[in-house]
Amino acid sequence: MTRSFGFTLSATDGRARTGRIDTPRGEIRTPAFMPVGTAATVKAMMPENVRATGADILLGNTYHLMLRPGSDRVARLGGLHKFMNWERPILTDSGGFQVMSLAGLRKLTEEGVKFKSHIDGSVHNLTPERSMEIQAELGSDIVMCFDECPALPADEKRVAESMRLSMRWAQRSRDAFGDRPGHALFGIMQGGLSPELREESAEALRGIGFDGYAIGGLAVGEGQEAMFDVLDYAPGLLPEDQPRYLMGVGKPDDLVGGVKRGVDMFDCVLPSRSGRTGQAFTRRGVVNIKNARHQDDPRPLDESCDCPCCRNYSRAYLHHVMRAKEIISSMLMTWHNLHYYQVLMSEMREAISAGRFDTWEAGFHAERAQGDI
Ligand code: PRF
Ligand code: ZN
Repeated sequence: MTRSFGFTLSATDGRARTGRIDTPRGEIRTPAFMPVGTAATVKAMMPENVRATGADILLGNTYHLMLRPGSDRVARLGGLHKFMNWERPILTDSGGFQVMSLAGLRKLTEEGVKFKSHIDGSVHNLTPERSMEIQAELGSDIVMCFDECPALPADEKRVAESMRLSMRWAQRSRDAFGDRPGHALFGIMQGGLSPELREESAEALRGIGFDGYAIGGLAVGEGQEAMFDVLDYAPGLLPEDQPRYLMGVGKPDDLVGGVKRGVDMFDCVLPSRSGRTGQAFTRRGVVNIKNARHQDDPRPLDESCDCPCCRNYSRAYLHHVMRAKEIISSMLMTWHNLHYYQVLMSEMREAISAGRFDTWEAGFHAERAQGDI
């Protein structure tokens, strides 16, 4: 029998895992990196180009799409996949996190959050029930629970209260989501940097029961070391046989550290956003293409990269179009960065399958330590 949504592990190496998520819209190879397509586009990229980098799934945002163009409109136009011309899986974030970081005036209650749009100042309400409704209208394949994520540092009492609110919202999200074959609902663990609160959150989520589990509340100002301290135990609090998703992470070395500790999915604006500002990720670390040292350099960004940017354009050209703010600079830099991220994930999947993740990781760090050519 082919299950409409299911997770299959094919190999583990230490705590690192590789496998696949099957959905009616196609397979997601894990560990997976999801490019961010906030406003129904991965900025500067055509969907077929995003696919060509190796992406199996995109992330979309409830918050942005509810404000513009409106989820009811997207639904009338046939759903988000059709609207944006991406027929593969889409995961949507639930909105709470974006309200807290982007909206104007906001009011948080047991019921949900009332906020002012950052676009036109209009007033809106988001609740677990409304978030489930919007994500259903969008036609999202993987729906995220509505949660609240406190910025760190925050005192333990505030983090505890927020986590317990998120767990009550997780139950309301589960109830409102109902039974939608072929669509998955993921719970989101909170609890800041406290092992006790993380354990309490994981227990609450496992009790409710989800199709996958996210680790939220990290990469919010605590630093990599503190994040890795949490990741040393948090994935182990979640069911072994379901996908684990670390939200909003991260830099290449964050992804490697996350995979090593048992994370299966990631999303981050970093490769696309920093591409548009001139930062390229390469095997040898970060290159700022706006730097004057590139202006006469005929070599590609990364000699070992086979993306269209590196195959066809010099550092000198990229430097020029970036300085001149030409649109192609965003296109080429984003393509390279997303390609780099997908190659990284693919190498990790292969290393785990072959049982040589530690060796691969040592090589990853050694190459970066050499610095840019
Ligand atoms: N919750 C939700 N989305 C998120 C986060 C979270 O905690 C984070 C934290 N890094 C990023 N995106 N719903
Ligand atoms: Zn490249």
